[in-house]
Amino acid sequence: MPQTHRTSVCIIGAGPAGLLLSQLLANAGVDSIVIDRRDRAYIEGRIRAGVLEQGTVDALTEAGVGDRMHREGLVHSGFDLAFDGDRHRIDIAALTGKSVLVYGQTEVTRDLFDKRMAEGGCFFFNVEDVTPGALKTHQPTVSFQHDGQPVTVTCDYVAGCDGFHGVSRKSIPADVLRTFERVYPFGWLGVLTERPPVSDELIYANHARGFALCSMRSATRSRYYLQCDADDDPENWSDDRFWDELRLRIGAEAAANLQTGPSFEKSIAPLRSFVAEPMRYGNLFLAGDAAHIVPPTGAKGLNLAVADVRLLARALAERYRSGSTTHIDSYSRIVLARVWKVERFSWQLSNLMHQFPDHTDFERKMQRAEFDYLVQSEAASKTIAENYVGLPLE
Ligand code: RFL
Ligand code: PHB
Repeated sequence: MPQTHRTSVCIIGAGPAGLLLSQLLANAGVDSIVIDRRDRAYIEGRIRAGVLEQGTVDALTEAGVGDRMHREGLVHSGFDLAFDGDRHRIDIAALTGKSVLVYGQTEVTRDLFDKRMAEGGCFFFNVEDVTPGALKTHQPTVSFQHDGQPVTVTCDYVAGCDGFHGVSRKSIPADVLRTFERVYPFGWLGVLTERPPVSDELIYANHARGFALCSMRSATRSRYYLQCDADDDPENWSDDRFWDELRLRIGAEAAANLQTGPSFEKSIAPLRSFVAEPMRYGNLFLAGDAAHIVPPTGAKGLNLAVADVRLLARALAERYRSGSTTHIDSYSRIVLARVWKVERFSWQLSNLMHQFPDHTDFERKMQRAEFDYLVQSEAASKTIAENYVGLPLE
């Protein structure tokens, strides 16, 4: 006999989307069970996002997990775009009145886990063979193996927060689901190093040898990325080769400030734009990377996941408070309208900042003209700034 559990919302995936959803639901008095195929240490160790929009900071603060973030996060009021060594600062504070916060996804995840655990949140880790079922009924189920035993959770709603490779999206029938995808012909090779960053702000650089990004996690820890072949191997990149290449791409002035050290977490991420529609099927709701992927150039993936979850938590809380399904029924439509705008921004910034193998000299001239226009036009810079700090939720 399978072990059975009953809850209001079964959340598949304990990444930032699933964890925040369970916290927001708990704050609204709605119970949930969260399951993940990995364990807490593995999830917390994944080095990913670093830049939080104002709306994300607000959501984490309202959820009650903002204390350490406000103490340790670095407020950034601008960033640089560089083209063959020429730099242009996008002054996001002056252009939008807002700022972003540099605070790693590892830390966001840790803060969320700490609070959920302290409040006795219900988790199953290291689960296998996760199978959502009866999604079109009022009593959907999620079945899985845990410690070699079959477990079934029955619930009112299933939240698919299980990332791009999860099972939730795949449980929507093919004749219902539409997907839209662009795979970019390159990847990002990322490293961390225990050295102060090149500059107080991020630098996104387009160079004839390829894109480079100077980012950070703290005043003493830097994060760097280089555009590389999608099928390249991090083993091909000694630290010396990485630093030499970075120096060439970021221009002489930034290179003069580069402090290099032993690297860790050297890995290659593919770049993809992807959207699945709709984000609801019966009583299954998708949120975060389970429904959409953006290339990391705009620093949007985690922020999009948080925006989805804010709207989903509001919709579910409303349903339990008043019985109204108004926001549940509009969830997919409202979220997707914003998702596509963020996809557009991430795609456009990626097109501007990378070297594409099929580009001719004409496209290269177009990129340079766009950069020169940005330098001269406050309106063009403002367009970038308002997208970077985050579009309104609705
Ligand atoms: P996650 O974080 O992938 O979590 C999904 C969870 O689901 C679990 N899972 C399953 N559990 C049960 N059953 C299954 N069958 C399951 N399949 C999967 C997984 O173990 C995992 O724990 O998705 P979520 O929560 O939607 O969060 C999305 C973000 O992680 C992602 O969008 C960002 O990391 C993207 N991203 C960035 N986003 C930003 O907002 N700002 C940035 O600066 C930024 N930089 C980045 C990034 C992503 C990167 N990589 C590596 C893709 C930089 C990089 C290099
Ligand atoms: C990061 O610090 O990991 C980072 C920052 C900005 C991006 C992408 C990644 O656009």
